[in-house]
Amino acid sequence: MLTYENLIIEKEEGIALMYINRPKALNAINADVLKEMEQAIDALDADDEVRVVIITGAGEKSFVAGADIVWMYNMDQPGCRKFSAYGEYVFRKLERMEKPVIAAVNGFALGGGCELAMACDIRLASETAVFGQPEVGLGIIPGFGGTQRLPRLVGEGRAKELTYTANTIKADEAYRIGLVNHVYPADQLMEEAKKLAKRIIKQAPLAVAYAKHAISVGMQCDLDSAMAIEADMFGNSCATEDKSEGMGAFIEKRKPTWKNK
Ligand code: DAK
Repeated sequence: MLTYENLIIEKEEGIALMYINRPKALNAINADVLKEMEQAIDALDADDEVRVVIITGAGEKSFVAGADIVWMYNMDQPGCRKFSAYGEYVFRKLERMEKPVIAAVNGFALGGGCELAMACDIRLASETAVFGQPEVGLGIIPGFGGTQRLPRLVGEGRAKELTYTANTIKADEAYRIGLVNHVYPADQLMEEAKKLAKRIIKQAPLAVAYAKHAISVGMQCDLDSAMAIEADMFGNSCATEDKSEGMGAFIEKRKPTWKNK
């Protein structure tokens, strides 16, 4: 079992909860956090007990308040380049996990925090959540995929307005523009995230993984290539024992028991 200084990992009933845990710095991300996230992503993806991952921030106030400004302040150009590339790599690894990842955004999701949430499959927010890409106010630009994922999620015009102005938006506005799927009172956020995870866990695991691949990879392609990916993933799902189990259970009017094969 790996131990972490900047993360808390808890597991319950097929769900892994990953808390980014630097509450004194509002969970700001530095190289140590990224390194531990990389290790945790590998460990959780390889862990057969885990079906869905939920990422949230430790403490009451913040999901992740961005990349660590104090740490970035002393970084030279090659260091910034390396940090950005490493962050992009870790967030991409997160995005490519076979298992679905839910961001439970419990407060500030600024800069790298908003980028972390966007690298997850589904975003849920508490009513207290605040989103934004305030980097241009610090003399930099988003460096963990924000310039690419934000326009894909909310459209180019909205992404440019948010990024150029460094404005922050509250949860209701994030919901209105499609940045988050649902907003809940703060004390219900984790329960709702777990409910969503449990609903996913009831489905055939490989089918969920193939659907994730088809959507995530297909979104990066032209429609014809994306349709070909869907056909491949559909074919893969039809080669599983769970396809016989799922359809057999329907015909026999019983609940399926998934084999994950
Ligand atoms: N980094 C480091 N420390 C942070 C921090 C951050 N991003 N955000 C907050 N903190 C620390 C504060 O310094 C303070 O520490 P102490 O003074 O107590 O030691 C503590 O957390 C509590 O914060 P506040 O006292 O400021 O709390 P408030 O409630 O008054 O304000 C706030 C909360 C979130 C509005 C405020 O803290 C704030 O504006 N924080 C900065 C938010 C921000 O600008 N985030 C974007 C960071 S830039 C790249 C790679 C990555 C990125 C860009 C480029 N490359 C290498 C190219 C990504 C960049 C970013 O994410």
